Amino acid sequence: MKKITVCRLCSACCPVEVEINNGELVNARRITPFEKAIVCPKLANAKNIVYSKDRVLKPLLRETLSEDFREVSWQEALDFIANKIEGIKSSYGAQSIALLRGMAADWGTPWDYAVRLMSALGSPNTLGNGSVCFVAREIAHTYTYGAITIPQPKDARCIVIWGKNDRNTLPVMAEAIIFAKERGAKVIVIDPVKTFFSEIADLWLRIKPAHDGALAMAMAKIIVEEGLYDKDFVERYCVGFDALREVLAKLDLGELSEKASIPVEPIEEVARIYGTTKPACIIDGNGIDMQTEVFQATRAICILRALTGNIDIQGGDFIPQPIPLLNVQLRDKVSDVPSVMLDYPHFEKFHPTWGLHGQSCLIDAIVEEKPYPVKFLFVQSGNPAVTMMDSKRVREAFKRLECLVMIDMFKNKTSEFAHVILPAASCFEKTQINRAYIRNCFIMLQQKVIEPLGESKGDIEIIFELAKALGVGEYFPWRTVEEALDYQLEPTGLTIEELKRNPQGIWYEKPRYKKYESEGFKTPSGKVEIFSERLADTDHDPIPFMNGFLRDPISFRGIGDLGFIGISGERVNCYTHTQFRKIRELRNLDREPFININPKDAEKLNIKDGDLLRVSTPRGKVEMKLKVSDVVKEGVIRIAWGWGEESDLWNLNYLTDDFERDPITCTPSGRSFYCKVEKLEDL
Ligand SMILES: Nc1nc2c(c(=O)[nH]1)N[C@H]1C(S)=C(S)[C@@H](COP(=O)(O)OP(=O)(O)OC[C@H]3O[C@@H](n4cnc5c(=O)[nH]c(N)nc54)[C@H](O)[C@@H]3O)O[C@H]1N2
Ligand SMILES: Nc1nc2c(c(=O)[nH]1)N[C@H]1C(S)=C(S)[C@@H](COP(=O)(O)OP(=O)(O)OC[C@H]3O[C@@H](n4cnc5c(=O)[nH]c(N)nc54)[C@H](O)[C@@H]3O)O[C@H]1N2
Ligand code: SF4
Ligand SMILES: [Mo]
Repeated sequence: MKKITVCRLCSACCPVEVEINNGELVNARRITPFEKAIVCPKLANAKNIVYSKDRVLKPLLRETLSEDFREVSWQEALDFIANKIEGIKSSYGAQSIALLRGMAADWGTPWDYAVRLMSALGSPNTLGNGSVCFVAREIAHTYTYGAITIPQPKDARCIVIWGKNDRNTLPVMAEAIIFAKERGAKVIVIDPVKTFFSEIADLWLRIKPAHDGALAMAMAKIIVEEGLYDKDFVERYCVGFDALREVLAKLDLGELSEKASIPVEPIEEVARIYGTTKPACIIDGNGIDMQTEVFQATRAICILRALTGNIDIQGGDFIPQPIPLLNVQLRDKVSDVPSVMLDYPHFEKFHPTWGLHGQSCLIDAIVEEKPYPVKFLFVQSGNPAVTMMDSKRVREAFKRLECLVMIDMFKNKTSEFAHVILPAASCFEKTQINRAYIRNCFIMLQQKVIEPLGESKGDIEIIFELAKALGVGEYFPWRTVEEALDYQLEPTGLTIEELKRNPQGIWYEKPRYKKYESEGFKTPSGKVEIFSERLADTDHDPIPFMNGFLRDPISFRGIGDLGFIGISGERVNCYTHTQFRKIRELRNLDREPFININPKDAEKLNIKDGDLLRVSTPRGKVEMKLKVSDVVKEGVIRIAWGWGEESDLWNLNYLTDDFERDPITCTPSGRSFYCKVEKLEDL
């Protein structure tokens, strides 16, 4: 039997067709509208992931971290949690309970119910890790034109790929880029690293890591001063253009080019192509995230879209038409309790059902007890002991907790700090609506195609069980998850049954372009805010970088001669972050982690392929083998990402900093840091 559902083995959320035999998943393949389909090795190994012998299939419990876990019944695990929570509530108050979400359970409906549980318990502290993922960029888009835009490369004549590597991370987008390129679209890549797309691009700007803001401002300057901007769009639909022109006039192109480490001529060439080829889209990505300037750099890129009038046109950057799901988060119930993200008010307010993704604040609250101590932590679908910046600090914080409860399919490094692990079902064993299918007008159900293995349960169901056990069951009146989802769907007139009858998805409404002509933009002024009053009112630059580039955005500047800029490694398509390295078939595709170094640097340091290197920063060290490669330029090394689950010596986040952050989005730099490189034999 074949069934259509959504794969959630990574955040790409691809539609897939799954083959089921006697109730078992035997095979799966992506469904794509493009002829040249990209094969996903993770999906090809879905069976090996789902039926892995390492799955946690019963609740695990231990009273103290020095004991081994023992298998217990759901009832015993839930009673243990309820008892702990009762104690925390009476000693510290409900706000000392927090829930930290990784991205694997999805940030659509499963996020809503996690927030609802925490609100019902009286805590505002449901945090995601979006400050290092796309949410920091999303705030910048939202502050500029009301929503994060969706690039439309298929119909574009010019595609700018800015810090994104969709060949490995979002196959359908990669297929669309290849489709457009074959039909003559110009492709421009902005990336410090050689990638699949930089190799096929018409132009590749090999930017200095973390200096995207300077490049975007240089492009804006050229587009404005050469009169390439869309005068009609700017005049009718933007505020702050004159102020921007003044800021740009004061910037020196030579200085900007030096900052970005790209000569002036190619910047001019790219600005002219982007400024004169319509429609054009900019695909911005995680290369800009995890930087301490992410907010203003992204704002500058958003302004480029506005200057060229490429917003909400076919082949440009589309303003999404979100599906009107009911807001079930109950955040009003805790609106008078300050969250641990107190110092980042823009984050809290930018969206009604989104936000609070400044995970670093959680660690502050545990360690410094500011604004109050956090003592109890749920970790749902995340591995923060490896994936958060400055792993040493994170682990020290986790040791101070009175209780940590994980909701996961597997044990991981974070389990070393856990008292309870609740067994989660895989994406094929549960029904939910993902964020990718809520934020725009096309809706598709991630429907259960096999029964949950062992005693595992879907993430939403686990939240329902917790609610009952923790005495807030009255807020969860639904008998089943599907009943709850139907309730959320009420404003749309759709039902889960209807979505099941149309597993290939439903257009809730057809995409409408240039919606701003009749509706304006969802900003306070109703226009594109090149100048943002909201930022001015809170002492942030209302125009990006209007007070200059205040500091080198790379961590650990000025601390001795560290020598190299370290950057975070490729997301290879056989793994998702720290996941799947124990799946033999996937491990065979990428066996061990490497540090990439440019051939000229290797020669200077007299090191060669296979040598064992130590990379260190003031925070810690990693040790990996060397692979000499021109994927990076001189002075930059790239350190493999996600391997910290296999060995502490391979944990990139032992190198990163979590103290210096973007002042609006709380983003530390996991991407770029100065570091020292030594050959181990020499030590
Ligand atoms: N296979 C796989 N797919 C995934 C994931 C996974 O772990 N594995 N993770 C998912 C998640 S949660 C996310 S957030 C997405 C992220 O997906 P992407 O946005 O594609 O992110 P990355 O591949 O990390 O980085 C994109 C590019 O940014 C470049 N880059 C690095 N530093 C800079 C810089 O300073 N400036 C610029 N301009 N570019 C830079 C990198 O060299 C890389 O080519 O992928 C999702 N999909
Ligand atoms: N230095 C550096 N740091 C980074 C990054 C980087 O590139 N460099 N990337 C950053 C980014 S963009 C992100 S999004 C984060 C990712 O950070 P995390 O979300 O912490 O990363 P994962 O390793 O994907 O951990 C996911 C966990 O969820 C479990 N899981 C999988 N599916 C399910 C499910 O359906 N339900 C439940 N309950 N559990 C499930 C997995 O077994 C795994 O333990 O890391 C960030 N940190
Ligand atoms: S890219 Fe991600 S969502 Fe798509 S099929 Fe592969 S693992 Fe699944
Ligand atoms: Mo992410």
